[in-house]
Amino acid sequence: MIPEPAGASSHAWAAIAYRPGQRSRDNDRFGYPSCMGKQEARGAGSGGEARGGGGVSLREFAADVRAGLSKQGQRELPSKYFYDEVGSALFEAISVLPEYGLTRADERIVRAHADEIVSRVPSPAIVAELGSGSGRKPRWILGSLGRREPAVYYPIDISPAALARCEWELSRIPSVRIIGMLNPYLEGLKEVASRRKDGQRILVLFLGSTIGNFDRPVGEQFLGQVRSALLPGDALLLGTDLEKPIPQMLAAYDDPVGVTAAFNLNLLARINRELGGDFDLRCWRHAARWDERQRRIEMHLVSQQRQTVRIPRAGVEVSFRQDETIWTENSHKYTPDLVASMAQRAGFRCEAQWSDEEWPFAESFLIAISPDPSR
Ligand code: AVJ
Repeated sequence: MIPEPAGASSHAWAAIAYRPGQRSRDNDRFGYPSCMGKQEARGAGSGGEARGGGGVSLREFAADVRAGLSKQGQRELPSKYFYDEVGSALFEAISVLPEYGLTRADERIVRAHADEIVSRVPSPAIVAELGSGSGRKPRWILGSLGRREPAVYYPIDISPAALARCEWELSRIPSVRIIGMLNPYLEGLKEVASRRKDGQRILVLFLGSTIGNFDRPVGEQFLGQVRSALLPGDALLLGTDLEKPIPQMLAAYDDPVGVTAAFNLNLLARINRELGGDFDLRCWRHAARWDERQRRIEMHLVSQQRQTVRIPRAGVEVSFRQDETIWTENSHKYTPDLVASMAQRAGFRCEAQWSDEEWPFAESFLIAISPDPSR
């Protein structure tokens, strides 16, 4: 692991720019928390609405739980709800498991190629990151950019706690100013773009293979929307987990210590905590599956017996058969060529790709091309 920097003793908190009242359906759909560092956000946010952990409104959580569990056929829950305070801590633990090399590979590649990545973006440049994460990965890029010119870094995240943490982590990089954007990804990116000064290029970071949680067509559509927020010549650094032998992928999502199982089960515990549900976690078990056709890992929660669950604050009562599952996450896996062609259809040209020896993972450096292909 890469050592943490020395703790900052005196630190001025950077301003968090927040634009209330800008949520649209699409943005909600992509108002996706980053893969790390979501922490408690109770009481923060817009309009004084009740919030659960992770900065998402309780009403929205209740509606999504109700919709997902009321589905006929395969029941499901959205993976964005993994990241409350407990879930975020469990994800941090996952990211140091020997079986789960994804996060460390991503960081190694960014670190090894930070200077080259920065040199491919003409001066002056600003950096926007979709998901503020723990702040570990952008550090190397910002360090390199700060040595070249004074720069601004805009982490975009819907969790105030995650933004605060990221700002703390990165506060000591010379010549880099941090402005946290408390927004869904696309809204935040549009806001950053509107602040761009003449001649500035934007480098967008979308790391951690978060794109893999979207269905493939939705992920491609998302890239197209990122492209639409940019100008020709702007850059996107996209991190994607690559296909590897099936046993290795399965172990990454079903580790022997059971951290990933706890991460998955915590979704039910969160429903109990925040929506008054009565899931008995002992009657559920974690399962990870490889879908050969979709080329993705799926995580499910398996009902180990016939049972009925009540969730008063979501207004649902659901019965499960023995072995029936709730589908909680997709993690699509890619090949470098697939990433390049997907990026091309979304209006980018893939100028460089780097991967890791130890854990197949790709960082793709994409340039926005004209004309804007958004339809
Ligand atoms: C950080 C969203 C990419 O899909 O691999 C880790 C989350 N899920 N273990 C992933 C996760 C189960 C992770 N992402």
